Amino acid sequence: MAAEKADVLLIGPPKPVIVNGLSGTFNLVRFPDAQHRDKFFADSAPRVRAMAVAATEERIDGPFMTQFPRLEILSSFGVGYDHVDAAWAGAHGITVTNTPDVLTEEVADTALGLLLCTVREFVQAERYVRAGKWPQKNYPLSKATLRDRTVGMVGMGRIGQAIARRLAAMQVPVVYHSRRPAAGVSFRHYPNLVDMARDVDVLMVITPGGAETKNLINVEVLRALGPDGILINMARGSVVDEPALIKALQEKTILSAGLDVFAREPEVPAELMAMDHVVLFPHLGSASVATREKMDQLVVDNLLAWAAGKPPLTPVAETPWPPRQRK
Ligand code: 8YV
Repeated sequence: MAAEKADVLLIGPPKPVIVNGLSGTFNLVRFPDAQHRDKFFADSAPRVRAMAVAATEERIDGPFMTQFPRLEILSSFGVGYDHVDAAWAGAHGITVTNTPDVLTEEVADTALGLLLCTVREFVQAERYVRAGKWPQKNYPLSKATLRDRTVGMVGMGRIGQAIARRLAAMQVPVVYHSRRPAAGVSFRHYPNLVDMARDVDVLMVITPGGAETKNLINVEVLRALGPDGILINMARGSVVDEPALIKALQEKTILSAGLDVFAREPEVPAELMAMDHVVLFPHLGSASVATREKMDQLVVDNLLAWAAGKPPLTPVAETPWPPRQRK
């Protein structure tokens, strides 16, 4: 008799690459909407051995995972996994995987796009053309230029390094802040973020979200960045103290900001919407069809490796392979 297919819970949208990739090997179970959850937790959750988490908006914490006594692996979409309590999972013998590498260059491209749009006001200039204003008057010269700016990277992981490589090729000086100097990186390292903010003209935030980096970009950092400073956030909304940023932009104690991420996506604070001197992207970092399909495929491949009794391809740091005994 053929071995029974393991139950895999799909949380998030049923994207074709994930559904097609998993349904041959597994019994795919969809996470029901709120009114059907009691029955689901009573009947189906006890059989679930793996999860494909296809969206980063769901919170997967200890109390949630406790409801799945046979859970062994959680394959999460996205390089960031601050929506998953991976430390809890690791302590309870559950492997967590994410989707690094396949999105690195795409996110770095977006970061450069957002930086250029913000520094040179390209989005505002495009709006100017569409509003039919050009025949009356040229669009004003941009207040800022990348030509006289040093970029201070907040975070120097894989994506940070891909951004820094691009900036170096564009002859833009780069320095960085991270808790420890990054191995093999020759840019100047600042152990202290406020010191770096004081010395640079742009902060490019590309560090993981979660409790450790919550409100890392605070009043003090923004003050140190100063009136010519520009903040670019490609990380998570939680890394920036959003009310402090809004105040700094309103009072012009910094020049501008380019934001790909927000504290409560997809909501964007009305104060930011009302400002013409900020550039707002709808969390576009990895958002091309090709890259998102590669990320979906990696969600699938981690689960297929597990089903074949092989090590997961991309386990996160908190859940090294092989897993500890479940507590
Ligand atoms: C995701 C991201 O696409 O990978 C990440 O951590 O932020 C993006 O690439 C995004 O989370 C989709 O919601």
